[in-house]
Amino acid sequence: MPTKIVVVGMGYVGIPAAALLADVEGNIVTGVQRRSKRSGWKIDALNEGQNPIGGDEPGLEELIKRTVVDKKTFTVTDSLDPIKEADYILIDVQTPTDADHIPRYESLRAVSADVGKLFKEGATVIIESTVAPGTTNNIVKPILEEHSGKVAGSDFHLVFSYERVMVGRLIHNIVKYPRAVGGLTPACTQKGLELYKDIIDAPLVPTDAITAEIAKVTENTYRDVNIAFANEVAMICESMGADFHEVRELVNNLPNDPSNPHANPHRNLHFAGGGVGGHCLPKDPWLLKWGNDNYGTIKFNPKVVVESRYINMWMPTHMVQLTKDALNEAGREIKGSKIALLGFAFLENSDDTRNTPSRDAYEELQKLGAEVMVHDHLVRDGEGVPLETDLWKCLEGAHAVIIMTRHKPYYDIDLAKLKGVMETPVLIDGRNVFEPKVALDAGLIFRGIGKGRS
Ligand code: SAJ
Repeated sequence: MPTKIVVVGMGYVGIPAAALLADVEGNIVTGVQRRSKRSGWKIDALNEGQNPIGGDEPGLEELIKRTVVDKKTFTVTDSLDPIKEADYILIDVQTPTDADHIPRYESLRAVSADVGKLFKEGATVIIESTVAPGTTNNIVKPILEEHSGKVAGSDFHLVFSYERVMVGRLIHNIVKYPRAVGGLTPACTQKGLELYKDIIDAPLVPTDAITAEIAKVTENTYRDVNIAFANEVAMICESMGADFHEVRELVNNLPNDPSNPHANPHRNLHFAGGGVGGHCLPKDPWLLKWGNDNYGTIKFNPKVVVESRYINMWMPTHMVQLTKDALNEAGREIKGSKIALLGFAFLENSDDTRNTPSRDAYEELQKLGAEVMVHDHLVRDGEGVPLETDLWKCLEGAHAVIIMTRHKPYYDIDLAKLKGVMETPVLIDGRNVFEPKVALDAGLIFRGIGKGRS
């Protein structure tokens, strides 16, 4: 008897998960995707065996072809009917936070209600989307029970098991990264382990839902806090005339003695920079806080988490401060200056602009009366921010150049040539692309994150 699996939400998480599960002997997988303006087209693309996810995703195209076209074990629909017969229902929908850092659960709530109305006795529901701790037990579980009249843990199983996908490594990360499987009860966890054991070639870690939820958002909050710490040390370096990157090398060369790691733990000072973007880091610390605020029994403000977030959110403003300071040295104000802002993607050599710090810097400079030209050769749509793909056209006649993203072409800029084409030779480096001495020798007025005046 084949195992019937439904995956709700054909996005970065749902598509690779569905294709991997459909490649397992005995599984039949149906992807459910509503025909929204933004994503409805994926239904037809997938049913033709095409991969709707842009960029290079090793293994995904052939996996979709093999399961959709050859094996016919993976189909996609906008109908909810397949939920009725499903043994497993995976919920892989978007769970964004809003401007007030509150999670927006409209999709999660709606899908949970749809599933509750339709699923059968004994089905296993698995939440794979990133949620605030407490969401599975306090939001999803009541909705499923209310719409089905069934009891979680006895009439059906409920699990939280998060993904760790990264753009460019969707299949790799699902298959190769250890996986927490957090059931409402041990029996629920067991159902989750039975599903994942066939697609994951890494340790499966049984746990409970709340532990798994906290672990997921903590994994990203940890990185955000570490970046904030690096940014704070960088500010001290700027203030005291040291180079953060030299400090970082010295700190991180503390050896980690494998024979006695606890006595002499390694250090991993992260990179300071012009800000923190992406889909995960700007969101997950707020989910961690919101979860405790709403479902925790000990009410307190997690200052390390919150202040770290505010430090990272402030870094684009510091980039603008550095620009103002450098332009003043050149006898100019930001107002009326032509500024070239290099890099709109939030991450180097990527076209991903989710929560990009470049947008914050752009908007702040605009407000101060600058004429800002943004360069990015990889991003197709600046979503309201006009983008220039010709780098030297962007640099020509600029009063200041700001490096926000360390795209590869910026390392090759000839600084002497740059000085020759600029109105005033001002370079602000947010990503440690250039050494201060090299810039100063080329006759530029230079500032950089973590670069104390040299
Ligand atoms: N950044 C710094 N300093 C650093 C590292 C990053 O300023 O030392 C900035 C980057 O410029 C970027 C932002 O932080 O603007 C996020 O960078 P990221 O490397 O964390 O990239 P993401 O957002 O794609 O993070 C993902 C996360 N993976 C998952 O959520 C499954 C994150 O947990 C991973 O650690 C990260 O990929 C990774 O290591 O590639």
